[in-house]
Amino acid sequence: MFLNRTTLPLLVFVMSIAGCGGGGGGNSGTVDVSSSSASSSSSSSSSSASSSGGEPATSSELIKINQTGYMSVGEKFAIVPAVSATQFELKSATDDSIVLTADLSATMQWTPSGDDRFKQADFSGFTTPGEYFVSVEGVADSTPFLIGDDVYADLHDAVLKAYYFNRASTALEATHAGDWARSAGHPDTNVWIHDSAATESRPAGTAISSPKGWYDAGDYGKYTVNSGISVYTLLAAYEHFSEFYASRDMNIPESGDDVPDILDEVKWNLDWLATMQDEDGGVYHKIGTLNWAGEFEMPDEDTRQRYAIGKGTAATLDFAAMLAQASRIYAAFETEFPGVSATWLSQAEDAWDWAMANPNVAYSGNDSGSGAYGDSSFGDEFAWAAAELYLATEDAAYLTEFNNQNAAVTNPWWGGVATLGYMSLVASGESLMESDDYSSVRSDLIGSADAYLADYQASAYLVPMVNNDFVWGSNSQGGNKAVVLLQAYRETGNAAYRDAALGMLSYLLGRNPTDYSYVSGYGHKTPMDLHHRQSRADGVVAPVPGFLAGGPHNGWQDTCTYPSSDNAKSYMDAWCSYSTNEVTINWNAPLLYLLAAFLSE
Ligand code: 9MR
Repeated sequence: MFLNRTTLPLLVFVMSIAGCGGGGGGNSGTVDVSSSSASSSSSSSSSSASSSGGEPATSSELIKINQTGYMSVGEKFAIVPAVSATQFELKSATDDSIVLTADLSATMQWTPSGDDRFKQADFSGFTTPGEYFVSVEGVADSTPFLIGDDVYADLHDAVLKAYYFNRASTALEATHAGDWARSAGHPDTNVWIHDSAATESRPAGTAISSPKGWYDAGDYGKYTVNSGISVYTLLAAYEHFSEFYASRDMNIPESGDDVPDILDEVKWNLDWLATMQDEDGGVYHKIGTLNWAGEFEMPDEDTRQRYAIGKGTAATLDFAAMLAQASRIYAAFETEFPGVSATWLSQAEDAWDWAMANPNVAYSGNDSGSGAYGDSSFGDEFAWAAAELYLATEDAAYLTEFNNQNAAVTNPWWGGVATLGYMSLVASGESLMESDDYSSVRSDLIGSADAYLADYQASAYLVPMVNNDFVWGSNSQGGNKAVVLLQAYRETGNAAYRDAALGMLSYLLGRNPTDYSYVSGYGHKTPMDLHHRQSRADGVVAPVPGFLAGGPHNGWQDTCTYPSSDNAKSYMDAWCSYSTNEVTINWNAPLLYLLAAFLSE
């Protein structure tokens, strides 16, 4: 019944245990509801499928697993409906032989998934590469999954390639884009300054050239603020795992040059960003149209006039931070990109000076054909920009400014970026800082990871997410917590942090209440109707692969009618669901970082 997709050797052993060791843990603080009468899905004693009467099983009746697979070492759990069985079996997908028998946990619940009752199947201690499935009496077997150290390789490449698929101002040739080849759209060589960004020297209607860059999401806008955390995270992935990226071939037009492909990809966006600076140093908030593109319009079909809209402190500081970080990293490629690193640094410093002189300019512009990304608190952007400028220039004034901001470490997101500064300083600043200053930054960052670790350990669903994380883009809320957890792992070597990050990854890839692997093209149940214009308009059934959907939350901020009001189940794979099923450059970024981290171990 199961295909054998691997020839890896299989070490068969049987253990009957209560907690088979390994990295997992994660049970403390969960709700044990085993004595409750409500564990109703448990009655069947059949070992085969699902609900009675031939109806397809609902997601709460299925065993949930990481559909892409598990690392050999580290936490490996399945979530099993609350059947009466007390044990589970891990079986080889090659020959159905039992390789592990172990106890299920007590019945549990998780607030974001409402009344769902389930048990955990912990096979963390089983580390032999191969293909397996989980079997429990009274419920359908899980789908088969892989265990191994390379299980995320293809997925990683697709998640990075998704940025290429969102490139503006260029055709995607079939040799790189396969079925998703398309014509060039949005040359952006004749972008007009919008009223909201006009100055005396560039009055409204002035034409500027602002080509390249990534489309933000399902729309065709290009946004400085949201580029911030996206560029940061991709460059951090490169910097932290540069050996892994040294020869990774992404099959993009630049592949084969002397620059790692990830840096070529990010440069596509940096080249655009560098055009977003006004003559006075301030930076435009976004490029957009005054009406949304039609839902069936490919990039080349959207020929509406594009505008540079808004100019403010957040965009200017995000720009300063990105270009300072990039100037430091691309300095190693002076031969390939002569003068670029120095130009970016000087642009970053000009932006900083503008922001110091204009420290409180909130975005205001036109949002009739593009998203807002409005932000009116700037301490976090000042802190991140100061940190990056300090690392790029070693000018102590920037470090003083970082310290003066006293910005809190919070879960990073597009509107809260202080933690990016902490992460950069911890990774690259030790030799440039007084030891007391460095220890304090490091312990603030690790303290934040400790809080997320506690969230993970308190979560019956084995994720560092709490109810408050279920907002528009919830999958990136969890993903960014996992990035912070990995900083603590890098610093301390404590595998508990790594397990919590692995738990988050497993959630994104299918071990969640909806049973969706939220990445297009990867898993047995993945989004098909992403809110991504190219995927809707291109005539190809499958959406562009490698994009992470925003994820569930019960804000219901669109026109869909949702099947559940429970936060973790309030998701729809439908075009109407732009608040749960859109994609963006900032949501893919933490996923990319996690995959790179695990692949480079
Ligand atoms: O990710 C953004 C989310 O935090 C906001 O709540 C939401 C509504 O303002 O907008 C999201 O960003 C969208 C952006 O404005 C336009 N491109 C698509 C983005 C993802 O939906």
